[in-house]
Amino acid sequence: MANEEKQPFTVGSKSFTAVAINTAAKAGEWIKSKLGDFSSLNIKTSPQDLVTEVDKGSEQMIRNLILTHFPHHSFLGEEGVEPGAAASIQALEEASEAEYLWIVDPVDGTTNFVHGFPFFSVSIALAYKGEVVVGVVYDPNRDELFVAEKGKGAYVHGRRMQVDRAEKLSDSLVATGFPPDRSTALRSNMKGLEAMVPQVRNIRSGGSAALHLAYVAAGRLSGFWEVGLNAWDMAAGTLLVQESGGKVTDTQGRPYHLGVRHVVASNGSVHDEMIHVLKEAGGTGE
Ligand code: 2AM
Ligand code: CA
Repeated sequence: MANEEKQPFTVGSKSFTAVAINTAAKAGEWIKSKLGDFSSLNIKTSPQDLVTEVDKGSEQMIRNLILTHFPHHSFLGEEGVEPGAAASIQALEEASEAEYLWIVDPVDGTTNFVHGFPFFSVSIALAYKGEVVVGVVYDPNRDELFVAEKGKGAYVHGRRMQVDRAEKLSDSLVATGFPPDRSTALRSNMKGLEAMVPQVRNIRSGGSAALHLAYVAAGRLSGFWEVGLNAWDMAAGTLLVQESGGKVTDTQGRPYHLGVRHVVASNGSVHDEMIHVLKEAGGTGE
């Protein structure tokens, strides 16, 4: 009995995935309700690197909900980490000891949110011993919830997702992004962009890495690459892509892991071509 009393209260019979879905949906609806209605806009590392009280409030809400269900789990969220690559890498290293680690981006696409451009998402992943086992990305603007469980497939609107069938880059719509690191990532992205544009059907840059990955999973894009991302931008989306039959590596073609910052995700068929173009152009970020 004495032992039992020491156990913290946990809510029973809720699966990890159900908690991730409910939490992402709740946070997403709240974020949407705040569109055009936030008061404090702060600049992080540069005028391109933004945070609002909505990012912070969303993360607080997500953290509280997850830790109510799983108080012994660890939590890595964007807003709990100092800005900049070095702090992100260190935070991930510290957190990687955890058996169960929730990796959360409370608003992926903050710049879009600030400008009222309706392309942002909530990204929630659960890693077990360093491997992502649950990934949920929620787009509150279109009410689309993308969900994947390791080994069980990926779904949107309850339908199984499948990557698209493009065999060649010339038949592919691909996406990229421009993180605010203007010194290294931007140079590399510009080289990659210049080389990629003539090779593909067209390029999009929506401003939410998590949603771009979800779109690769859903077959709406054949590929996505970006240099200079953090673990929370990608963790959930990478499982969506893998469980939809696609491929995720770093820009050199090495397998994805939580520490990857320069990513290529694709339907698999155009993967090598994308990496080849980036390598030839010096656009891998390395
Ligand atoms: P965010 O909106 O959560 O910050 C756009 O190119 C992508 O880059 C978005 O997913 C965006 O996520 C991410 N991003 C923005 N600032 C970043 C930073 N300082 N470091 C890494 N990624 C960042
Ligand atoms: Ca964010």
